[in-house]
This record gives sequence, structure tokens and C-alpha cells, in this order.
Amino acid sequence: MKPPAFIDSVKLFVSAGRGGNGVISLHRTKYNLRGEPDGGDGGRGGDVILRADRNEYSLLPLFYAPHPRAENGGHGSSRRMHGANGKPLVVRLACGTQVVDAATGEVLGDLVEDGSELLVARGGEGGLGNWRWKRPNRPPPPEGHERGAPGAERTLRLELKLISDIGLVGYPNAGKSSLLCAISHAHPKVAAYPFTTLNPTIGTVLFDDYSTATVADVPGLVKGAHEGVGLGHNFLRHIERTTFLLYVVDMAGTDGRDPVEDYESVSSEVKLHRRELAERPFLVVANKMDLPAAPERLAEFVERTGERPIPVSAETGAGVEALKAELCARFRSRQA
Ligand SMILES: Nc1nc2c(ncn2[C@@H]2O[C@H](COP(=O)(O)OP(=O)(O)OP(=O)(O)O)[C@@H](O)[C@H]2O)c(=O)[nH]1
Ligand SMILES: [Mg+2]
Repeated sequence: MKPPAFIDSVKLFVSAGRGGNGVISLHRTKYNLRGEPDGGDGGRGGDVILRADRNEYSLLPLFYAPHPRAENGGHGSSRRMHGANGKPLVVRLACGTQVVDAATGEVLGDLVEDGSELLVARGGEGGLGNWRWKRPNRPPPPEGHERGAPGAERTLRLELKLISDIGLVGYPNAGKSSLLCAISHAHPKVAAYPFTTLNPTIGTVLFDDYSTATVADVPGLVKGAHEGVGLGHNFLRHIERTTFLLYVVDMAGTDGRDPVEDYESVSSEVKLHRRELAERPFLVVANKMDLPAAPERLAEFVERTGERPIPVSAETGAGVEALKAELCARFRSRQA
């Protein structure tokens, strides 16, 4: 089986380190043959910490190593020596990962900013050595020392939601990847069959005023995607964090499709995925305007939907600059 290239959801079983044991030891001298308790305490077990790292692209490394385990604390030793504390284990994740407790469904955190951290499993405390009971003012435990406490263990569900400013959505073959190629330097795969894009791709658009925006291209959506038709709408989680949606419509109606129907089914799938996406600002792009059937279809589209799509051809580049200018203006107005 071909190994996956991109993973955006994994189950992770994390174990923090166990605390080291306190020990029993007696320090004897020629004047004190009975000895004096001097067993040291155990060290703390290491914590498991998740950290967002902008150099990570997907959750793939965790798919292959789903059981991170932090170091145990060292045991104490004679002369009241404290055991070494276990090193915390820092697990690096792609920025935009949501951490959910798999048992309760509670969202533990959202690691969006590079370097943000979340402690998910605390290491066990070290046990006390017998020097703590040097003076019998409190009774020692039955064993004469304490064992280290076990570290916390937890099953987590990690879901990566890519961080980008603009999300491209549309029917398969509408030309989303072609449009991303036309407006950025990204090179997603483009081909004349549906579901060419299998993993989300992010490109950066440079506007005329030298500001930039990131654009996410996700796999195409078909009617019933929320019920798992096609590739389903799982990939829509990658546009949840965008501030802007770009609906790409194949205005030439290639393969006998109806642009209005495509647009309506895609926008209803987006809304079925998450209600709040319905309120997200959007622009409609009429793609494939170089094909002869397109202008007539565009007029019909405007009449039937009331939208004002921006006509472009990702293939020839016509209208792409106008689209970038419109995106830049909308973007700047949101940032102002
Ligand atoms: N004539 C013409 N063809 C286009 C245009 N844009 C895209 N195409 C063609 O349409 C086909 C599909 O393009 P893609 O960019 O792969 O479409 P997509 O929306 O990313 O498709 P999926 O990834 O499968 O969802 C390819 O054969 C492109 O060459 C355009 O503006 N004009
Ligand atoms: Mg594509």
C-alpha cells in the first residue's frame, strides 16, 4: 500500500513519565551503628507537551508514532540524593491542530500560533525516601519509603485545520487547482478528471501592494458530500479558519453540467458542513470563460442566482489580475 502523504487526523495515546521511587538507605558511622535514614526522594516523571511548529506540514509523523512516552523520573539514592527529573517530551505538531480528549470529547486546546504549547499529560510525582522519616514525628508508610506515582495517560484525537486566509471551494474539475496555479506560485496537480486534488494545498498570493494572502485548495465537493459522497466533506475543515471563501464555478458547464446547479450544491454542502460558514464573506469566480459556451451561461447564471461572479480563465490568465485586485481590496477592507 502506498504510504499516505498528508494526514490531518490522528489518534494519539500519550503517557507521561512515572515518578521515581524514594529509597530506603541507612547511613552508618562508627558512633551510630544503627544508622540514620538517608534515602533520597525519587525524581518527577516527565510531562508530555504538544507544541505547534510552523515547520510541520501535516500530522504524518504522529501517524507513524502514535504513542509518545515521556521519560520516567530517576529513583533517589543514599545520602539524600534526589533522583533525576524525567525530561518533558515535546511533541511537535503542525500549526492549526485542535486537540480533543478522545474519551470525553472535550476540546483541550487549539494550537494555532507557532510555539504555542499545551500540557496534555502530567508526569507522576517522585516518592519520598526514608530520610523524610528521620525523626519519628509522623509515621512512615508501611514500606518505609514511597513509590513514585504513575504518570498520566490519555488518548487524544488531533485534528489539523490548516490556516489560510482564503479557501477555494467548488465542484470537481471546476478549475480550483488551475486557479491556484494562476494566482500563486503553488503547483498543485491539474488534470481533466474529477478528484485530481486529494490533499489540501496552500499557495501564497502576492498582491500589487506587496501584501500577501494564503489560499487553500481543497478537494472538490459533490452533492451529498456531507453524507460521504465523493471524498466527503472532511476536507472542508481546512477552510473553517479562512476569512474568505472563493467559489469556483465551471461556467462552460463542461461534461454537460449546469453551473447554477454546481454552485448551489457546493454552497449548500459548505453550509451543511458548518452553519457559520454561511456567514463567511465570499466571492464567486466564473472560470473557463475562454470556452465558447461560457459567456451565455454566465448571463444565465447572473439572472438565476443574483450573484455577480468575476469572470476569469485560469488557463489563459484572462481576468486573473482583476480577480487579484478585487481580492486585495476585500482583504484590506477586512484588515482595516
Ligand atoms: N479551457 C479551460 N480549461 C480549464 C480552465 N481551468 C481549468 N481548466 C481545465 O479543467 C480541468 C480541471 O482543472 P483542475 O484545476 O484540476 O480542477 P479542480 O477544480 O482542481 O479539480 P479537482 O481537484 O478534481 O476537484 C483541467 O483539465 C484544466 O486544464 C480554464 O480556465 N479554461
Ligand atoms: Mg484540484
